[in-house]
Amino acid sequence: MLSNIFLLKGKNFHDLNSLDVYSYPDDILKNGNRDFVKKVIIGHDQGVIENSRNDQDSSNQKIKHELNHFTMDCPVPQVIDDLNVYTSCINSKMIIGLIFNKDDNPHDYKEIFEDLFYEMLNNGKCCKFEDEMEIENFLITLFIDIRRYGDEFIEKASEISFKPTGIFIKVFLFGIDDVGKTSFVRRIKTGEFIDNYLTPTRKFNIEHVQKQNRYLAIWDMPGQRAFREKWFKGIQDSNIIIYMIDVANQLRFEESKRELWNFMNKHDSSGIPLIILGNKTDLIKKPEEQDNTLIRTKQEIIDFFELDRINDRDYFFYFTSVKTNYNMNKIINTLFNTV
Ligand SMILES: Nc1nc2c(ncn2[C@@H]2O[C@H](COP(=O)(O)OP(=O)(O)OP(=O)(O)O)[C@@H](O)[C@H]2O)c(=O)[nH]1
Ligand SMILES: [Mg+2]
Repeated sequence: MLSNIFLLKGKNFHDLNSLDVYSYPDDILKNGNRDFVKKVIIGHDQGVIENSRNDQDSSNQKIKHELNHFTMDCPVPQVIDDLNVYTSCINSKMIIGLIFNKDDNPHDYKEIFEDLFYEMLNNGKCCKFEDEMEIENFLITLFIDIRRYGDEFIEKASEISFKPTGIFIKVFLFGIDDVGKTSFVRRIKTGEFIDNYLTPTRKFNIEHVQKQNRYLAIWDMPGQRAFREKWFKGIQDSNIIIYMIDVANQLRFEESKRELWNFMNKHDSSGIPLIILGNKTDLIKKPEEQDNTLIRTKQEIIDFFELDRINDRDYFFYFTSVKTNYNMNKIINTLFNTV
C-alpha cells in the first residue's frame, strides 16, 4: 500500500538547503532530517541504488514519454533507510517519489503511476509546478488515486478474504479570517484549544486525521483577503465543504456572506455537501441561557446569509464553539460518516 508521496524541486539538487520539499500525508522532513532527501538524490543521480530490489530495471533504462510539455523518466525502485521508495525525475528538474509498504512491489504500480501522472499534467489545465498550492493539490490527488488503485486492484488480486478498503475524505474548510478555522482543525487533530492564538494562516494548512479505515484530509484555507483567490485552487476533488462564520462578530457578516456567495457563484461545486459552522457561540451564549437563544439566532443567520437559496446540494448549519468543544463531536462524526 502506498504510504507517502513526495516531490523535490529546486535549481540545484546538490544544494539541499535550496530545495523545496513537498510531501503527503506525512512530512518527510519531520525531524529536520534531510538525510533521506540526500539519499534519494544520490540514488537518482549516479545510479547508486542501495539494496536495489530489481537491478534489471535500473535508472539507465530511462524511457521518455514525449507528451506535451511534461515528461517523466522511468521510475527507479530503491530501498532507502529501510523504506521502499519509487522515484522518477520530471523534466530533469524535479523528483517525484512514492513510498510503499515493505511488502509491496513498486513495479505493480508503474503503469498507474505513469498514466495518472500524464493524465493530470498534460491535459490542458495542468499544474505548472510554480504555485505551492497547485503542487500540494497535485500530490494529494495522485496519492489518493494511486492508493485507491492499490486498494481496488492490487490488494484484491492477492487477497481471497474480504478486506475493507480505506476511504479518503477531503474536507475543504474556508471562511474569512479570524473565524476559528485553524483552531477547529487543531481541536480535531490534537484535542487542544489555544486562546488568543493569533497566527493567521498563510498557506494551505493540510491536516490528516484517521479513524478506523477512514482518513480525513482537512484543507484549512487562509482567510485573509489577500489569500481568498487561492480558495479556488484548493477545492479540487473535495468531498465536503465547510464554511465557517464567527457568530460573535456580526459586523463582518456582510463581508462573510459576500465571500460565500462569490465563491459559490464563481466555482461550480454543486453536489458537494456544504456544512456551515457558526463558530464562537461561547461568546454569544451565556451558560445559563437555554438553547432556544441559539435556535433564534440560527434562523436569523440562515435568513441573513440567504442560505435557503442554496438549491444545488445539501447544506447543514451547526453552531460550534471550538473553545468549549460545543458540538465538536457531532461535527467530527458527521465528517467521518458523510460520503
Ligand atoms: N472565544 C472563542 N475564540 C475562538 C474560537 N475559535 C477560535 N477562537 C479564537 O479566534 C482567533 C482566530 O482563530 P484562528 O483559528 O486562527 O482563525 P482562522 O479562521 O484560522 O483565521 P485565518 O487563518 O486568518 O483565516 C484565535 O484567537 C482563536 O483562539 C471559539 O470557539 N471561541
Ligand atoms: Mg487559520
